[in-house]
Amino acid sequence: MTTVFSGIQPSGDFHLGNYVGALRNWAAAQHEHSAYFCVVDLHALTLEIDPEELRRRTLESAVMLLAVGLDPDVVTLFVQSHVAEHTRLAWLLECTATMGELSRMTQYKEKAARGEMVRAGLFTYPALMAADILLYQADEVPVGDDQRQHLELTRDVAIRFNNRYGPTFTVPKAAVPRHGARVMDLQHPEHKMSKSVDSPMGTVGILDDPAEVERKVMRAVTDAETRVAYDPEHKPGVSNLLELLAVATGVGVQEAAARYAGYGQLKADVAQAVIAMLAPVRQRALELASDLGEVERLLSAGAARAREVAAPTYAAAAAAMGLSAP
Ligand code: AQP
Repeated sequence: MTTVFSGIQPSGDFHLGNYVGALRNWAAAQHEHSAYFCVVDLHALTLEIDPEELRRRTLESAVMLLAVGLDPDVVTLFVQSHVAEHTRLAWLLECTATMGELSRMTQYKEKAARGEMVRAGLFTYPALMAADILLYQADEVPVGDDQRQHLELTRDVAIRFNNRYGPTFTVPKAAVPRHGARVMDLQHPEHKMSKSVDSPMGTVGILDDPAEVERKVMRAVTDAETRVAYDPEHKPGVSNLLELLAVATGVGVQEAAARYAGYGQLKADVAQAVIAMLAPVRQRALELASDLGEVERLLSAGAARAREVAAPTYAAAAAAMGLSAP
């Protein structure tokens, strides 16, 4: 059985991009693979976040992972900071990756350009992400398109480590969905929908109520034409709506485009399709939120299971690099 690993930051409310780019593919992967999914709270520290908010969002994020359908009896579901090997291996990988490699990461460049204080952790974040993945000897990492570059770095670091210190890590590959891999902001379709960007009308939350989803989709920015066509470069707003219709209904983007003579009906159908897709997740999240004690218990059991795999991988990597055993 192949192994999959992926994580999500508790840095804000989960949105439609997270759902179609990652979470629903995690749920689909859980029965075919040995699966590890985690709330990457350490990554959330790379940008400003209030400590109380981080604590609350970490638990809420776990609720969302259960709500999208992850079965804690089937997958190993945990919080990154509960497994100390993540930061321990990250250091070994920071000493394997180069400054040049980390400087080329576009997410770092974009986020650094936004903030006044750029934390060292924002720069070294891809090494921590590599550690997250390599600890579990993951074969595949189901992620959205924005994570491709980090995955390439993870592969490069794993290959370099194996060549220099001996075979230690499985070299993973990204599993990026065909449609919905980069859901764009509804108001700024040239940018991806993101938790860390303040764009309330451009971001559809997984927990938004149906009226809110409809309002946001109906006001989505399109273009000055009226022609419905799939052309992400020249018609990013319309193409984004067609992608959403494709993922929510299973129809192809070209076929969907051919069905519409104008933007109004397209938006109305996208809104209804997205509402229907998110309805069961929203319902389950509301139910789970009433028993947070049980969620904490599941996370604690998940961390114990994760450690059983993470500890030997870390020990092997440390020994390979020449660190003596305690
Ligand atoms: N817009 C998106 N479309 C498709 N997939 C997406 N993902 C994120 N945005 C989109 C995928 O969701 C998973 C979790 O990623 P994240 O926690 O980094 O999500 P985020 O919403 O992007 O959060 P931030 O805080 O704004 O972080 P940055 O700016 O670093 O992305 C990943 O698999 C991601 O690909």
